[in-house]
Amino acid sequence: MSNAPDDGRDTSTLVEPKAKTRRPPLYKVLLLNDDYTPMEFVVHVLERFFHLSHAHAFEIMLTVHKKGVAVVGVFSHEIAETKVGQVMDFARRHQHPLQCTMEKEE
Ligand code: TYC
Repeated sequence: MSNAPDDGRDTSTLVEPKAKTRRPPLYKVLLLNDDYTPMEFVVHVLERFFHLSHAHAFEIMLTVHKKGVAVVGVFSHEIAETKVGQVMDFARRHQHPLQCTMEKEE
């Protein structure tokens, strides 16, 4: 069987190369160390905004304290931006210099 008309033109379907689907980029949310923010405050922030257990929050806080920085979580751009805003706002309102930033995951 053929789908070519009698005049010889070929009307068969053109198969386009498959377009690759790309996942949206993810963003790491980072917490930075400083000399003034109380350890308990940082643990509270991690429990409150990142829903970490007390033990996990304490562990991440200590990593930041010792190494200077740690990844708190990985999120979509919008969620990461929201988390950073919530942490920065909460720290400012309590007059702590705590810094939280985001970075594109490669
Ligand atoms: N270095 C702070 C202190 O000794 C504690 C601290 C931990 C601050 C983590 C910020 O992201 C931070 N009180």
